Amino acid sequence: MKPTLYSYWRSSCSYRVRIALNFKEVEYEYRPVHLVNDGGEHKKSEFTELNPKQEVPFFIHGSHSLSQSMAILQYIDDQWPQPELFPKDAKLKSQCLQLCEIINSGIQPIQNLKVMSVIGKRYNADEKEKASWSRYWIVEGFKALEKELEKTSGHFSIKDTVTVADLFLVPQCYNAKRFKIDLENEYPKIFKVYKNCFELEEFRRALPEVQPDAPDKNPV
Ligand SMILES: N[C@@H](CCC(=O)N[C@@H](CS)C(=O)NCC(=O)O)C(=O)O
Repeated sequence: MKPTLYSYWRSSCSYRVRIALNFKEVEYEYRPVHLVNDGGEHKKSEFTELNPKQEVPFFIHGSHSLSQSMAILQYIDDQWPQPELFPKDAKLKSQCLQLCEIINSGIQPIQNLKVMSVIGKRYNADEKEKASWSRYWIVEGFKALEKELEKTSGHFSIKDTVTVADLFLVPQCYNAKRFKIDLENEYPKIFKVYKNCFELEEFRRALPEVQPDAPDKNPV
């Protein structure tokens, strides 16, 4: 039975799940949820009934439905075990999760759309201030990631095999580039892994701009 992924082309958390589904060669139905138009489709009652957290990704497989990319990725890895995306070795797995969490709890949530919207409304932050806030948290997290990758990385984040750490890293780098962060010169280890990932079509097919709801596919 084909799973369904509720996604938004530029959502970094949905991007993580798209890469995993590509690696597992799982065919899925892509359901776009526009996070901006008309105040955000994710805030409408139809979507809120599915996911009260009002976020993408949201994943449905048969009668099972899930939000939270880490939970979704774990479920996907359990349901479709090959190729394994979580290392089996206890030390490598814990390092892999450490890298994920630097992004999952230390970067992405602090500069999420809803956080930026509250900052704008409560503190009158303009677009320039909001961008500077986002950059601050990306830089803060990337400094730590760069150091950790010095210990763990090979061709990918954890040695030479793709793991969920890469599935978190690549979308966060994509987001960092939007904020004009110079990955190549400031974070050479991050940049190297990011570049290596794009040798693989599983990463390329998950890129925001090739998703069905990417704006150049739907010119207004
Ligand atoms: N911890 C969640 C975060 C999900 C999340 O923040 N999704 C963003 C897009 S990347 C979203 O839907 N934001 C809607 C909003 O901020 O209003 C996960 O990993 O799935």
